[in-house]
Amino acid sequence: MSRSKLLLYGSASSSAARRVRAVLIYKNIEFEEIMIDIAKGDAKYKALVNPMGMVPAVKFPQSDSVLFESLPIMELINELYREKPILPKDPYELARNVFC
Ligand SMILES: N[C@@H](CCC(=O)N[C@@H](CS)C(=O)NCC(=O)O)C(=O)O
Repeated sequence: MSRSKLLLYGSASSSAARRVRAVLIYKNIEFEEIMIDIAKGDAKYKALVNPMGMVPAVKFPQSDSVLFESLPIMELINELYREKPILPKDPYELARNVFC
């Protein structure tokens, strides 16, 4: 089912979700966030979104598939939404700025 906004599955305590959220806010991308209780575990989230139960996970408006792992999520966001790139073009500056 297609949607108009990017959907972020996050958690208040998740640093990995926080950095995806930060990129979305920096790039002024409209998104909806569903908070997952990772401490308690969320059986519905595990069954329907991420069998590992971890956040972040993202559904993009352009696709029905779900993507896990904050690094590839941020890279794809950067590719799909070209305004305000999060990484420098210069390879030396890029090497100094890559996420880890
Ligand atoms: N390498 C993953 C790490 C994701 C991760 O560790 N998420 C934690 C919160 S920061 C989590 O969901 N923990 C719940 C669990 O392990 O069940 C990423 O960068 O997205």
